[in-house]
Amino acid sequence: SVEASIPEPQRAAWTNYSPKPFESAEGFGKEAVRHIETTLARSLYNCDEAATYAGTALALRDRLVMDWNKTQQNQTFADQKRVYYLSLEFLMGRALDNAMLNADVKDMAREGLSQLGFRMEDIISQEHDAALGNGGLGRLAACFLDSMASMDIPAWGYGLRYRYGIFKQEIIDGYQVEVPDYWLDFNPWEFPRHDVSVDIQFYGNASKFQDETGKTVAVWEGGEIVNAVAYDVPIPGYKTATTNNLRLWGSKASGGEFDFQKFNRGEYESSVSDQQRAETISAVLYPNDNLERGKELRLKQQYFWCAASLYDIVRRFKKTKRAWKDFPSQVAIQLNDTHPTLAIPELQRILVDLEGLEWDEAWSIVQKTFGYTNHTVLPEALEKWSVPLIQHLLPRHLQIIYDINLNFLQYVERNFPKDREMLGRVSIIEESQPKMVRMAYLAVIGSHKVNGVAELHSDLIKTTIFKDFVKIYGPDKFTNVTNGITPRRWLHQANPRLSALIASKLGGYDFLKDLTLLHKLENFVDDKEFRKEFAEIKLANKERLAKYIHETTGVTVNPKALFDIQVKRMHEYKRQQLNIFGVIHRYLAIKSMSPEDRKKLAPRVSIFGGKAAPGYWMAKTVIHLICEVGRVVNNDKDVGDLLKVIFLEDYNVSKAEIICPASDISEHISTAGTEASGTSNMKFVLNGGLIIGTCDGANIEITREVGENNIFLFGNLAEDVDDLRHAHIYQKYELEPSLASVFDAIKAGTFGDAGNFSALVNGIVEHGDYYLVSDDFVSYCKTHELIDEAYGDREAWVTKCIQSVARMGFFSSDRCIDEYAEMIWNVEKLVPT
Ligand code: IMP
Ligand code: B1N
Repeated sequence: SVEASIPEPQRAAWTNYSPKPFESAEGFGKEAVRHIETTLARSLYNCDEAATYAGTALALRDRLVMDWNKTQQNQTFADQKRVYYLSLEFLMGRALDNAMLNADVKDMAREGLSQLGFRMEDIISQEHDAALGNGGLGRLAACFLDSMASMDIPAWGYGLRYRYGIFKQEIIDGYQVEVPDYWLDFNPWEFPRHDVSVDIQFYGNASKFQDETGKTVAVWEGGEIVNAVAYDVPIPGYKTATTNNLRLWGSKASGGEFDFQKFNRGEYESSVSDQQRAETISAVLYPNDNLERGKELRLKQQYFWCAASLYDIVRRFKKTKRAWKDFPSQVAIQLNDTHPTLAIPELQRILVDLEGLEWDEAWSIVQKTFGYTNHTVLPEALEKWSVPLIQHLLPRHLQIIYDINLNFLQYVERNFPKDREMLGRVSIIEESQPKMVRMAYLAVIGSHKVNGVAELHSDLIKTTIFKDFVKIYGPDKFTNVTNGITPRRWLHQANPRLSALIASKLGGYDFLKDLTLLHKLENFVDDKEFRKEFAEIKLANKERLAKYIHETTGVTVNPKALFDIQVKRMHEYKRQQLNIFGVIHRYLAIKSMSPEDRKKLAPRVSIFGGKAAPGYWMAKTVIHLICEVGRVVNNDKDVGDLLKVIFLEDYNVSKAEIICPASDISEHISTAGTEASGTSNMKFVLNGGLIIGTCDGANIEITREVGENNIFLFGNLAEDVDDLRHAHIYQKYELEPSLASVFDAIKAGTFGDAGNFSALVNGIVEHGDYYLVSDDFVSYCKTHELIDEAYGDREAWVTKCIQSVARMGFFSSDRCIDEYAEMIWNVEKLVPT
């Protein structure tokens, strides 16, 4: 070992002086106060909650760093395969609570804080969410980091250090307003590594010439250089010393702050603008979910991050002094959707142009190294970049992409000589005007495995977008890894009382490391005490949400009412419009009822939350309709407690932790075949809520696990969607009377100016109803009636909820990581000693 090379007295001194992790409330208090006084230069008299948060975070951070250093050192010496998870998004949320729970010191810290006069919950809520993502894709990356660390998998995340994460959403007069999210004011969880930096090239010219041996060599010269600096974030595992690393790249001008030569010549402005242009690359997260708009800056972000990450990975590999052919047995790189696909031609470029490998040898290494996860089949989300843009920004990479394509098409031609059409269909280059590079095809061709994120989705990609590639490579290249969630954050942290109840019945918290142990809860379905406590916890979580709703919206809701929640990004395919039309339907029904009939009705609270992409006008219209319906319904004396409609502002990870444990029903109602998986569906059920959903994404597997009696499915099937869409266009279509009366109410101005909503209504009535809202409306409303009925039998309801929780073991992200490790990465655990 390297340690043996250091003289014994030095080693002893180091060990002696090395900080020891605190082991009591007192120990914690000392560390926190030391940081508040010395690191922050604050004292007892000006120590507020923000400073206490900072002191607490720094005390915890010291612990993490010790384990982190050791883990990284172990991984280096163990010299085994590591996983690199490349994602443009990591939606981490808050770190402090998670760090305390994973290190199992939360109770200690709580006691220490209380001695200092602070409440744990107030301190935790001081932290700004790390919101470097849009939605499910970014949160999945965060859950995977938690699982990989908890399972002792040697793994690094690589991403971008955006100065602005996803915007904050304010609702002003019923409209979404976007506010920038500057989150780096105080971030104790990142460590700048100014010594780890790499210059990244853009633009310039690529040319080929023959060297003295007659070999063709490529050079890429000129252009512009931007510097990438590493910022490292420790990722602690649950009840293990393994602490992995998330490395985020920040951009800055190469050669320091600004160009001093220019500065000295008096060209201050252009020198500063160069600097600003460089910093722009990592300035802001693109706020689109399931949409790619082909902007040059986005492509720059992608290359900047891929090139820096690969440089780092290759540098680390070279330290091992192994032969290049060993690269795939030391390195597994997983591509989180096509956003990092440029890593494929970049690795090929490094191997061929910089390291001098033969093309075929390099390409075989590349293919063995990469795995690609597809997260969507929506055409507007499939990345395509124009050939002229890539030519301009990355001239050498375009050549490499063309060469990859040529080899691939020759292979296809040899193997499918009779199918001439196939060449055009599978070419990486789309012969459009301008020509486009199809990134998903490049990702498939450059990877050894391709996976979808739920069974239906993985089947769909094999029969639609990648159908020809299944013929070419055979079915084994394509596989499924159904998504999951980390039970640490989404059960233990978000719902500590339920977690404690489960632990009391199962004899400890082992289920947080093996979620399938939850099945033992079925033994307690009939246990009176357990059922009572389970129901009380749900009510308490609803009361917590009701309090939050009151504080943030001023609306009082009855915690005993049925809480019906849909929180996720606003998108037409997710169909919040179907939900709000259903709410209007319910409102109209209440209005037309006699007071006696109203008394028989079960009270409801319909809760919505989610951001719309700033340029997504239709999604913003739906937000506005929800707010307007809320304004009318919540102030209607005829309605009272029977119906409340809430739009929660600025849905994010920390709010999800309050919302997910508080549902009776949550809505996952995408048009069949559009939602690749969904992961909030899993969070709600794991926390003892039931689902209304379509046969889409992971809903189908949730049904298989919890049983058909414990989920409310409705609507058309994916296999019928094409025909239904066709019928809307080519056949005369009669609107269902119930939906027609909803539209009549909107058009009559019941919810404010009808003109605000005409495009929304017309999209369904006149323009083909692409998302099939009218086709599913009746069965949707019927199913909500079944829900009312089922909720009326509270004992049967509680049984359904408990059974569901007991059967959710499959949806742990630990299971996902096991599957990736086994099927795709071929990586072993490294258990700390
Ligand atoms: P890298 O592989 O050089 O990027 O190193 C990653 C991290 O592993 C470093 O920041 C160190 O914490 C740790 N590390 C790498 N090499 C050594 C070593 O030789 N001794 C101790 N720690 C190391
Ligand atoms: O990825 C999640 C899935 O659970 C969701 O069903 C899926 O919609 C989501 C381009 C995306 N797919 N594609 C994106 C995000 C940002 C962007 O710029 C596409 N997000 C998903 C996890 O598998």
